[in-house]
Amino acid sequence: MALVSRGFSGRRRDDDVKLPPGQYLTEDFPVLSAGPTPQVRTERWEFTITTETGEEHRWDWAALRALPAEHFTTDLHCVTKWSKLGTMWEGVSLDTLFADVETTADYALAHSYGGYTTNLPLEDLLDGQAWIAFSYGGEDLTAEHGGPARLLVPHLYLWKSAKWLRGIRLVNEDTPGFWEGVGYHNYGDPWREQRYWGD
Ligand SMILES: Nc1nc2c(c(=O)[nH]1)N[C@H]1C(S)=C(S)[C@@H](COP(=O)(O)O)O[C@H]1N2
Ligand SMILES: [Mo]
Repeated sequence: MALVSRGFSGRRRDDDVKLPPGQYLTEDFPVLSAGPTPQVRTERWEFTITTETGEEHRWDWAALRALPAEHFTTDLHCVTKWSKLGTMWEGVSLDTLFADVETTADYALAHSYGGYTTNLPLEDLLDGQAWIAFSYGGEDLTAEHGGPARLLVPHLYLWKSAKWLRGIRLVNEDTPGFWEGVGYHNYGDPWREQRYWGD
Protein backbone atom coordinates (compact mmCIF):
# COMPACT_ATOMS: atom_id res chain seq x y z
CA MET A 1 0.00 0.00 0.00
CA ALA A 2 2.94 2.33 0.55
CA LEU A 3 3.90 1.77 -3.09
CA VAL A 4 0.46 2.68 -4.35
CA SER A 5 0.21 5.88 -2.40
CA ARG A 6 3.79 6.91 -3.20
CA GLY A 7 3.31 6.31 -6.91
CA PHE A 8 0.01 8.11 -6.91
CA SER A 9 1.08 11.25 -5.07
CA GLY A 10 4.47 11.23 -6.83
CA ARG A 11 2.79 12.09 -10.12
CA ARG A 12 0.88 14.96 -8.61
CA ARG A 13 2.04 18.53 -8.56
CA ASP A 14 1.18 20.70 -5.59
CA ASP A 15 -1.27 22.71 -7.65
CA ASP A 16 -3.06 19.58 -8.92
CA VAL A 17 -4.22 18.77 -5.44
CA LYS A 18 -6.60 20.58 -3.24
CA LEU A 19 -4.35 21.55 -0.36
CA PRO A 20 -5.26 23.94 2.43
CA PRO A 21 -4.02 27.49 1.74
CA GLY A 22 -0.28 28.01 2.14
CA GLN A 23 0.57 24.29 2.38
CA TYR A 24 2.98 22.27 0.21
CA LEU A 25 3.06 18.51 -0.35
CA THR A 26 5.72 16.32 1.18
CA GLU A 27 6.40 12.63 0.70
CA ASP A 28 8.41 12.02 3.84
CA PHE A 29 7.07 12.21 7.36
CA PRO A 30 8.85 14.97 9.28
CA VAL A 31 9.23 14.61 13.03
CA LEU A 32 8.24 17.66 15.08
CA SER A 33 8.65 17.37 18.83
CA ALA A 34 9.02 20.20 21.30
CA GLY A 35 11.23 18.14 23.60
CA PRO A 36 12.85 14.75 24.03
CA THR A 37 10.98 11.65 22.93
CA PRO A 38 9.54 9.88 25.95
CA GLN A 39 10.05 6.12 25.95
CA VAL A 40 6.71 4.79 27.14
CA ARG A 41 6.51 1.03 27.52
CA THR A 42 3.12 -0.51 26.84
CA GLU A 43 3.34 -2.43 30.14
CA ARG A 44 3.24 0.90 31.95
CA TRP A 45 1.07 2.85 29.52
CA GLU A 46 -2.28 4.12 30.62
CA PHE A 47 -4.83 6.53 29.28
CA THR A 48 -7.34 8.43 31.37
CA ILE A 49 -10.38 10.52 30.53
CA THR A 50 -11.19 12.80 33.48
CA THR A 51 -14.54 14.58 33.45
CA GLU A 52 -15.31 18.05 34.78
CA THR A 53 -16.68 16.41 37.96
CA GLY A 54 -13.45 14.48 38.52
CA GLU A 55 -14.74 11.11 37.38
CA GLU A 56 -11.94 9.02 35.85
CA HIS A 57 -12.15 6.48 33.06
CA ARG A 58 -8.92 4.54 32.70
CA TRP A 59 -7.54 2.07 30.16
CA ASP A 60 -4.31 0.15 30.25
CA TRP A 61 -2.72 -1.11 27.04
CA ALA A 62 -4.58 -4.45 27.07
CA ALA A 63 -7.89 -2.67 27.61
CA LEU A 64 -7.20 -0.26 24.73
CA ARG A 65 -6.27 -3.08 22.37
CA ALA A 66 -9.35 -5.07 23.37
CA LEU A 67 -11.56 -2.28 21.99
CA PRO A 68 -12.69 -2.34 18.36
CA ALA A 69 -10.07 -0.63 16.20
CA GLU A 70 -10.44 1.06 12.82
CA HIS A 71 -8.17 1.34 9.81
CA PHE A 72 -8.35 4.81 8.34
CA THR A 73 -6.58 6.88 5.71
CA THR A 74 -6.22 10.60 6.17
CA ASP A 75 -4.30 13.73 5.18
CA LEU A 76 -2.02 15.55 7.65
CA HIS A 77 -1.48 19.30 7.69
CA CYS A 78 1.27 20.82 9.82
CA VAL A 79 1.32 24.51 10.69
CA THR A 80 4.96 24.61 9.47
CA LYS A 81 3.30 24.21 6.03
CA TRP A 82 3.91 20.62 5.02
CA SER A 83 0.99 18.40 4.17
CA LYS A 84 1.17 14.64 3.72
CA LEU A 85 -1.70 12.96 1.92
CA GLY A 86 -3.15 9.49 2.24
CA THR A 87 -1.47 8.39 5.46
CA MET A 88 -2.71 5.03 6.74
CA TRP A 89 -3.37 4.38 10.39
CA GLU A 90 -5.01 2.02 12.81
CA GLY A 91 -6.51 3.15 16.08
CA VAL A 92 -9.49 3.35 18.36
CA SER A 93 -12.09 5.99 17.65
CA LEU A 94 -12.56 8.51 20.44
CA ASP A 95 -16.29 7.79 20.07
CA THR A 96 -15.57 4.34 21.46
CA LEU A 97 -13.59 5.70 24.40
CA PHE A 98 -16.23 8.33 25.19
CA ALA A 99 -19.15 5.89 24.93
CA ASP A 100 -19.61 5.60 28.72
CA VAL A 101 -18.35 9.06 29.67
CA GLU A 102 -21.01 11.37 31.06
CA THR A 103 -20.14 15.00 30.61
CA THR A 104 -21.64 18.38 29.87
CA ALA A 105 -18.22 19.99 29.37
CA ASP A 106 -17.54 21.77 26.09
CA TYR A 107 -13.73 21.60 26.04
CA ALA A 108 -10.98 19.04 26.19
CA LEU A 109 -7.33 19.35 27.13
CA ALA A 110 -5.19 16.50 25.83
CA HIS A 111 -2.00 15.82 27.77
CA SER A 112 0.98 13.67 26.95
CA TYR A 113 3.78 11.75 28.57
CA GLY A 114 6.52 14.37 28.64
CA GLY A 115 4.17 17.23 29.53
CA TYR A 116 2.84 18.46 26.17
CA THR A 117 -0.74 19.73 26.16
CA THR A 118 -3.19 20.91 23.52
CA ASN A 119 -6.77 22.13 23.81
CA LEU A 120 -9.74 21.67 21.53
CA PRO A 121 -13.53 21.64 21.71
CA LEU A 122 -14.85 18.27 22.83
CA GLU A 123 -17.07 18.08 19.76
CA ASP A 124 -13.97 17.99 17.54
CA LEU A 125 -12.97 14.71 19.20
CA LEU A 126 -16.31 13.02 18.46
CA ASP A 127 -18.37 11.85 15.48
CA GLY A 128 -15.61 9.96 13.72
CA GLN A 129 -13.14 12.85 13.73
CA ALA A 130 -10.46 11.61 16.15
CA TRP A 131 -8.59 8.45 17.13
CA ILE A 132 -5.99 7.11 19.49
CA ALA A 133 -3.67 5.69 16.85
CA PHE A 134 -1.16 2.95 17.59
CA SER A 135 -0.20 1.84 14.08
CA TYR A 136 1.09 3.79 11.08
CA GLY A 137 1.64 2.35 7.61
CA GLY A 138 0.96 -1.16 8.89
CA GLU A 139 3.64 -1.00 11.61
CA ASP A 140 3.58 -0.20 15.29
CA LEU A 141 3.73 3.57 15.67
CA THR A 142 7.36 4.55 16.31
CA ALA A 143 8.26 6.52 19.43
CA GLU A 144 9.34 9.59 17.42
CA HIS A 145 5.88 9.81 15.86
CA GLY A 146 4.13 9.39 19.20
CA GLY A 147 4.16 5.67 19.90
CA PRO A 148 2.96 3.66 21.57
CA ALA A 149 -0.15 5.75 20.93
CA ARG A 150 -1.00 9.27 19.86
CA LEU A 151 -4.06 11.37 19.38
CA LEU A 152 -4.96 11.97 15.77
CA VAL A 153 -7.37 14.80 14.91
CA PRO A 154 -6.57 15.26 11.23
CA HIS A 155 -9.13 17.97 10.42
CA LEU A 156 -7.07 20.38 12.57
CA TYR A 157 -3.39 21.35 12.23
CA LEU A 158 -1.21 18.50 13.41
CA TRP A 159 -0.07 20.18 16.63
CA LYS A 160 -3.53 19.25 18.00
CA SER A 161 -2.65 15.56 17.51
CA ALA A 162 -0.82 14.99 20.80
CA LYS A 163 1.90 12.35 20.57
CA TRP A 164 2.44 9.96 23.54
CA LEU A 165 -1.09 10.65 24.62
CA ARG A 166 -1.67 10.06 28.33
CA GLY A 167 -5.05 11.57 29.03
CA ILE A 168 -7.86 13.92 28.15
CA ARG A 169 -9.29 16.26 30.75
CA LEU A 170 -12.78 17.64 30.15
CA VAL A 171 -13.27 21.21 31.28
CA ASN A 172 -16.05 23.79 31.23
CA GLU A 173 -13.65 26.61 30.42
CA ASP A 174 -11.26 26.47 27.52
CA THR A 175 -7.60 26.73 28.56
CA PRO A 176 -4.75 27.03 26.06
CA GLY A 177 -2.30 24.16 25.64
CA PHE A 178 1.45 24.30 24.99
CA TRP A 179 1.50 25.93 21.53
CA GLU A 180 -1.80 27.77 21.94
CA GLY A 181 -0.29 29.52 24.97
CA VAL A 182 2.60 30.95 22.94
CA GLY A 183 0.62 32.29 20.01
CA TYR A 184 -0.67 29.44 17.90
CA HIS A 185 -4.32 29.70 16.96
CA ASN A 186 -6.73 28.40 19.58
CA TYR A 187 -8.67 26.25 17.08
CA GLY A 188 -6.31 25.60 14.16
CA ASP A 189 -8.45 24.87 11.10
CA PRO A 190 -6.01 24.43 8.17
CA TRP A 191 -8.71 25.21 5.58
CA ARG A 192 -9.23 28.62 7.19
CA GLU A 193 -5.47 28.97 7.68
CA GLN A 194 -5.81 29.52 11.42
CA ARG A 195 -2.09 29.33 12.21
CA TYR A 196 -1.68 32.01 14.84
CA TRP A 197 -3.80 34.06 17.21
CA GLY A 198 -5.62 36.65 15.12
CA ASP A 199 -5.66 34.57 11.90
N1 LIG B 1 3.45 15.23 22.90
C1 LIG B 1 3.67 15.96 21.80
N2 LIG B 1 2.79 15.90 20.79
C2 LIG B 1 2.98 16.63 19.67
C3 LIG B 1 4.09 17.50 19.54
C4 LIG B 1 5.00 17.54 20.62
O1 LIG B 1 5.99 18.28 20.60
N3 LIG B 1 4.77 16.76 21.72
N4 LIG B 1 4.25 18.25 18.40
C5 LIG B 1 3.04 18.52 17.62
C6 LIG B 1 3.33 19.10 16.33
S1 LIG B 1 3.70 20.75 16.27
C7 LIG B 1 3.21 18.38 15.18
S2 LIG B 1 3.38 19.09 13.66
C8 LIG B 1 2.97 16.93 15.22
C9 LIG B 1 4.11 16.26 14.52
O2 LIG B 1 3.88 14.88 14.48
P1 LIG B 1 5.03 14.00 13.82
O3 LIG B 1 6.29 14.28 14.59
O4 LIG B 1 4.54 12.60 13.93
O5 LIG B 1 5.14 14.48 12.40
O6 LIG B 1 2.88 16.41 16.55
C10 LIG B 1 2.22 17.25 17.44
N5 LIG B 1 2.07 16.53 18.67
MO1 LIG C 1 3.51 21.32 13.95
